[in-house]
Amino acid sequence: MSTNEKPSGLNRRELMSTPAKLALLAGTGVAMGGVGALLQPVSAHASEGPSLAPGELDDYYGFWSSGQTGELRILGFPSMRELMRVPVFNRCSATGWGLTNESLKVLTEGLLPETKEFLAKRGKVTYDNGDLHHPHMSFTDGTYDGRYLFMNDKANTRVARVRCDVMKCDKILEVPNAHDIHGLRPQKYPRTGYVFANSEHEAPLINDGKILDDPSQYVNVFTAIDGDAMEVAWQVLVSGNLDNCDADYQGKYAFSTSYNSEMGMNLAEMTASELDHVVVFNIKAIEAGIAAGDYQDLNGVKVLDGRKEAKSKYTRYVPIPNSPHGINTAPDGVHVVVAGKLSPTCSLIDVRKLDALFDEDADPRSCIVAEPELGLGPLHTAFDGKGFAYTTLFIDSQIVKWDMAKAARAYAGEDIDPIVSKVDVHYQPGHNHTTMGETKEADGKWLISLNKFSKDRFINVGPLKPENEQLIDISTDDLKVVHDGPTFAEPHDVVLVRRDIVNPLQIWSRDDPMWEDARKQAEADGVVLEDGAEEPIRDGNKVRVYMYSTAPIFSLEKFTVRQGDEVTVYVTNIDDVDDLTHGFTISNYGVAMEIGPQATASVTFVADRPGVHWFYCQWFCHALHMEMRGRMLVEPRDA
Ligand code: CUK
Ligand code: CUA
Repeated sequence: MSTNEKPSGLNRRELMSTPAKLALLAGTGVAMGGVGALLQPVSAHASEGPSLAPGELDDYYGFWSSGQTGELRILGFPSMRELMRVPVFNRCSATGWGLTNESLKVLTEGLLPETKEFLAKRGKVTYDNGDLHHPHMSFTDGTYDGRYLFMNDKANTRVARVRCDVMKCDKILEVPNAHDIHGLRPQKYPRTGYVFANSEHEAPLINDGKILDDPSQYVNVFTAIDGDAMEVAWQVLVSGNLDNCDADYQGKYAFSTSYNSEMGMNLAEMTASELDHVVVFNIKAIEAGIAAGDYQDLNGVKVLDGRKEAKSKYTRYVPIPNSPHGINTAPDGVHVVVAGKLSPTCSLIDVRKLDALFDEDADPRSCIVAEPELGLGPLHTAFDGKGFAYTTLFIDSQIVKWDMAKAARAYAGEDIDPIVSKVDVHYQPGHNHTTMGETKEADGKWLISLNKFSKDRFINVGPLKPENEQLIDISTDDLKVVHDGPTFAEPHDVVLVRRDIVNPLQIWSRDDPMWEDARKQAEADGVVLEDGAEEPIRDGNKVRVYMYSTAPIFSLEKFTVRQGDEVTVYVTNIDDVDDLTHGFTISNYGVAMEIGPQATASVTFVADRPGVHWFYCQWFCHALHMEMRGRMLVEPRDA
């Protein structure tokens, strides 16, 4: 989230009705730590950081988002060593993501027809950018199952899936009727199942350019995606915008925060109400509504009406102070923490009280069992599985550890303080996450705080600074920051998954569906991919070149095409040795791709530059790697 903009054109006094609003909206960047009396000494134990000796392995996989960089990152945790980058919505010079036919299929097949048309007019087949905020692993029975990671693209309204067996993206879906997918969480129980995705920005239902200033005609949608088929299962129309979401451990409800229940169109309007809301989605009622035909078809999607005024059996609106942001279900399976953002409070929902919300005259806040005041700018909450919650305080630049049971007792009237301790972070944290913390197997060992600002923390690299992600030992009450981890723009969220749950392959299986199209084309051409072909196969002005690679050679040392030919090169890496990746780059043709052991990759380009062009392996693979090269001759058209 960005809370660092100047509220231009606004009467500031209108915005200053609470201290939190004042601090948040008038903020000029970095609040220099908190001033609470409960501060723990910071960095006193920095030398006790989690050092792994060379060759030692981490206990957890960290799957990091990268915000506007558009990729997924894999870090070893707790060492926080970056292990891999998985291109998703972005382009990747190393692997050819966005250049190869295999990646272009993933990047284009899920786009809506009108998007394809829009892009084609700009000479493009897909978007070049993405804004990946929320990576989450698939669940079975309340814990991670190591099958998939799902993630959103806020910039271009997409949801992507990464296969955990090869750590490559295999599906990207553009969500119709939505405007900017932001909050995303998988169903936890009985399995994923659904992937729930929030549309962040409200828009006219029929968005054809005829409506601008009539907010009564603006709606927003909540989307359930079938995570196996990667298709939209259903959508629900809602009132207000949608920010973050989560699901319960019972398979009955999903819930989303809304910071703009006002349906405001500018900052003053969006922050006007002291109370916004959480929308509760009744999954069984929605499925029954679909079965009963209580929906409209909108761009091929079954859309139910769950707007506030409709008072449907599909949704309930729980009033929450003020512009709530993060929403996180606790590993106890019962509690859900909603962070107030502009309110210094978190609201604790008890999911056992949600059934009663759907009774006719229920008090919409009857599911709230605590509302502790924690500090300024609460954004996201993580859990240790021992009854404690850890909430980021953006404005205070702190993490606050608090006791959920004590908070409930205080709400019931007891004179008791739920806050256990606070620790300074550097600076202004957004998300935080604990090891296995969003599963029923939360283990309470480590917390990571994803801080939006790092100024003065590292040697200066110019006006653009890294983020700073801090590792905190939560095995004792005395929270200790033990490591600073700078990162490039801009991880929002992370999941920390026990190592035994994730079991990727060492080398590709030759049967992998990733190059299904290449396999079919080779069959049609009478070629076996692993054998390559000695001569290019010509089909009008389309030319297909098949080769294999085995260190340190390509099976073809040269091939000839004609200027203007549309050339497709298929390279199959027949090496079956761990870590023996080859590459294929053609100089001055803008062509490069990665070919992992036992993989096939292909790239298509128009050979419009005559002459000799060397192709070479760009992945250092052998003592004779530099010699792993060959020539493409492009004969001039008039020859
Ligand atoms: S949002 Cu970025 S700090 Cu997109 Cu999960 Cu809260
Ligand atoms: Cu193959 Cu370098």
